[in-house]
Amino acid sequence: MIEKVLIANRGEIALRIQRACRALGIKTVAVHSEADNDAKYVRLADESVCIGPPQATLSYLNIPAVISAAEVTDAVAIHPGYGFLSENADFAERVEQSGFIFIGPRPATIRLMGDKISAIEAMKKAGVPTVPGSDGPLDEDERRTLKLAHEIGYPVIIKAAGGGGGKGMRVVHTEAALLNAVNMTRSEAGAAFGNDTVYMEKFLDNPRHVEFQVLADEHGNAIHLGERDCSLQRRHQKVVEEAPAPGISEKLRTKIGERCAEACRKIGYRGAGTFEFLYQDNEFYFIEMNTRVQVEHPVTEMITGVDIVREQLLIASGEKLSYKQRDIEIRGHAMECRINAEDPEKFLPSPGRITQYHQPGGPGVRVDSHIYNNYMIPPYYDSMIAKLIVHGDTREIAMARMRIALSEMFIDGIKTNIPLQEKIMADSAFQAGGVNIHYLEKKLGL
Ligand code: MV4
Repeated sequence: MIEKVLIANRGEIALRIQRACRALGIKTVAVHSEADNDAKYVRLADESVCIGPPQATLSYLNIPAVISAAEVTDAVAIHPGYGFLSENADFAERVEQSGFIFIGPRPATIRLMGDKISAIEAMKKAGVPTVPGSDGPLDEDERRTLKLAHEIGYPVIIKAAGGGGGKGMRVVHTEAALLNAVNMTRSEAGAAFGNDTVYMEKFLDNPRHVEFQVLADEHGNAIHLGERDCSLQRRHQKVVEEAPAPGISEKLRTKIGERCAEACRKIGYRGAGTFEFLYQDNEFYFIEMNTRVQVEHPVTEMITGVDIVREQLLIASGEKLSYKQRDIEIRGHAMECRINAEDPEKFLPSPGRITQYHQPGGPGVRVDSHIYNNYMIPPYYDSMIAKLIVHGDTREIAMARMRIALSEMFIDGIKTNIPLQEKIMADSAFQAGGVNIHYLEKKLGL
């Protein structure tokens, strides 16, 4: 077993990883910026190293600083969490070249999934259903591009191979608009990602965002933990996630989940991963794969009982998965509300001091957060300060628990999106289940 892990992240996920390490008897090293000197997870870690000034580019994204911290503390492995360096293949490679274990997939796998075209190609080849599209990059041949769009049928979407998560995309409704849209997306992608490769897909107009969680070890074992519905989002930021996805049959879950697990075996995937799908008219269409632990992993933990971060640590230690597919049972329903330090109407970040905090509790309630009374939220990072997660035997029970938990959760001194989350929980279409990716923005009148 790995003896000491350096946690290359901050906030709630740094604390979450630290807890998983502690449960396995693994020592922890926290790295932090000058803005996070007083952070709870820094105080609780066995050791801590300040790696730079507040700006993330100078600290949490500073690869030599992170690796040096691992060297001076004799850490064995590095857990990147989510965001920051978590899906940076060059970082993973340098971690391994420096003699440390990267807690995640092989660098080549991260690189493969980072290029959306190669990710789709690999998954299609491995039997995962994909969106009808160009099956590769668009070339300079304009007649070919026009023909392709005609065959796929309008509307189509042009996406950047180096994009993902909503950056570098353009929807095209008519042939007249196509070539200009391709050129615009190409030049924006070149400037933003240093890669002007673009591809084309059929545009799905009212899909849901449903993703499958997988775990794979280095011994050829891979399982899926079912799916999450993350359709409630605003400007590509998820707001509420739940598991299982409303209305997905056991049969369809098993079919798609097995395809994902089999794809992991075929490509030699290692660690935790997420297959992102668009789901429309009872069909799943793969769009991207995430090679990190995700913010919303707790809803899957709540319905399966599997500790995903613990499994990441065991896999990185070279152990076999603790579960076979037949051990995985979906029990009840879980929901997560992301609690952000932001104005609930204008969505502007609201950093500052938390003068009073009351944490909700009760049966089936989990709070993943690093905040405490008198905690100063720094202005330099993401505004998410807590995740409120509930579980119940049914979706209705989980939602009722969420409403009560939100009413108990009291954070003073800053603005939060708790009022927005209360509005969502009171919404009848949300209560019915299965709203699509456009629902929240429409409801908010955006
Ligand atoms: C799409 C799509 C419709 N059709 N692809 C946005 C984020 C990136 N991961 C992929 N995205 C989309 N790809 C096809 N072929 C609609 C979106 C999309 C979206 C997807 C998931 C969650 C929220 C979204 C919001 C707007 C658009």
